[in-house]
Amino acid sequence: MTLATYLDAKGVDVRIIDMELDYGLPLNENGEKKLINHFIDDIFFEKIDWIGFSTTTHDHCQTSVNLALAVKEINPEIPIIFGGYQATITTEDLLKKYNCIDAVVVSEGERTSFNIHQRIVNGQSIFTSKIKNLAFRNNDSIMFSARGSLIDLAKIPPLKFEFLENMDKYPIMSLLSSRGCPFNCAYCTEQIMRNRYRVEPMKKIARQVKVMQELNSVRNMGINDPLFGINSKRTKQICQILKDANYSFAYETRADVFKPSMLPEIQKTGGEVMLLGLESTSKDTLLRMNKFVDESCYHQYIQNATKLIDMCFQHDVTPMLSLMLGYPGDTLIDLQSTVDFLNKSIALYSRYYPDEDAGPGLMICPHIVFISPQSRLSYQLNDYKKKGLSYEEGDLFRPTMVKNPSSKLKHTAVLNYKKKLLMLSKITPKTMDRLMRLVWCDFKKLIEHDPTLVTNDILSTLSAYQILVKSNRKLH
Ligand code: B12
Ligand code: SF4
Repeated sequence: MTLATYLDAKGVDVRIIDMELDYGLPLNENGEKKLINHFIDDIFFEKIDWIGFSTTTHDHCQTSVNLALAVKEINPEIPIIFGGYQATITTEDLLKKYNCIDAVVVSEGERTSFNIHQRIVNGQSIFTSKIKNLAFRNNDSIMFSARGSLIDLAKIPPLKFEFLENMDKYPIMSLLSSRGCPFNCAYCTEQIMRNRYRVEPMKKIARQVKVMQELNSVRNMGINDPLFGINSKRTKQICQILKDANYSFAYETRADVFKPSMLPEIQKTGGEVMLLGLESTSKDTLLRMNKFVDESCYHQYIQNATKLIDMCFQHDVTPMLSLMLGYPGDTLIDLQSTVDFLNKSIALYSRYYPDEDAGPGLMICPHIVFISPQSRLSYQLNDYKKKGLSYEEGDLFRPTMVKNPSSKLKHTAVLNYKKKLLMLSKITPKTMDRLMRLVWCDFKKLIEHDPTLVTNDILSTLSAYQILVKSNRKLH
């Protein structure tokens, strides 16, 4: 939407299609085919200069390739441009494998999109290093133009929500008050996308919230900054903006940068879920992750995380703890360190809320480790392999997944820990209620919109899920 807003401000005629929300959820094989046909019918008579596909994750990339193939079948002349995180970290492979993609925009795309557009409407070739942040085929090789500087966020107007064709279908709104992250965790791709942390002007955020309030009656929000709360002064200003807007929101942050003293104020303005990228509590693992470079920071990391979780319990905020289980190089001692930490948090929860259905709950979200292309971790694999690392190689649409993290830790043990940790979550009716507010689409509405896109199996799982949610029963 930021691209459309930017292009629109420059006088370009743009249309956004949000596949899942506009057409429905393709939850069976025919579903996807049907949606592709729907897309083609929809754009068939439009005068199109070029089509851009946004690929935030591997799943999006797969659907986008299928759509691109279908477009090229009806009109091979329409330039197809891919952009987003996934296309940025897999550029070369994408362009080598799929001729249906003419070029990939790496990193941020506002100015590059405009340059592409100008050249296309002026009849000039887009396969030129004159356009920054671009990759394209050149005979048998892939050419990358130079990276441009990152755009000043004040130069992008507040998002124009009018581009969303079905505003009433969005059960949650998204707010971004900053882009990028000053850290450089080994497994993360944020530094590849944008290597500088930048903030949105406060006036723009205020305007954004006002427009969202006017256009959509839902009051659920996800604050999508990679690191919300890193700057206390700004966080207070954002709280001021959100104070009377009446949103319930979730935000994501890191264990050592978020000041626990800010939590009560954020809670009062609607911050009810804190996604904490804890990942591990083992010093060795955190150092391997490059969470911090200096061992002395470890203490601060653990102390702050402990305090934050305590404050969440005291102030009725649901902490969602993201954990990476079986990071390359891990041993059982590393995993056990995290389990011990969590057991302490759970004991604390039970002291605050002896009644097990009471309170905000505690969500423990253990993940098996993905190795993202171009992350620092992806370049360290040979060293880890010497110490027993094994992994399942992914492809463009499926991430590479760690199996045995080291010769001292097997995949089966990691899976057992994952199961164990999942069972430790404290899920109360309030937790369920809050989780439901975070779901990005209203399954019921989408299924009603076109039930033929869904298999009976999935339909019954989803309706069981809805019933579960309605009756606020526990997940386990
Ligand atoms: C919202 C979000 C989601 C949503 C996606 C919603 C959607 N429809 O896009 C949901 C919740 C589904 C999601 C899921 C996951 N996500 Co996510 N998600 C995000 C998040 C928080 C915000 C993305 C965003 O809107 N950014 C803001 C915009 C302005 O930036 P942008 O997307 O980069 O867009 C710019 C450029 O990329 C470019 N661009 C983008 N599209 C296009 C298109 C064209 C044509 C052009 C020219 C340019 C261009 O220009 C834009 C403006 O400059 C990011 C973190 C972050 N803060 O960015 C993580 C992030 C993208 N997710 C991530 C991950 C790992 C996941 C999961 C794998 C997590 C998990 N373990 O399950 C899953 C994958 C699910 C799946 N099955 O595919 C990672 C990395 C992904 C990657 N491919 O490298 C990120 C970076 C978080 C992180 N730091 O780890 N996610
Ligand atoms: S994992 Fe989080 S803290 Fe680490 S670099 Fe990525 S966005 Fe920043």
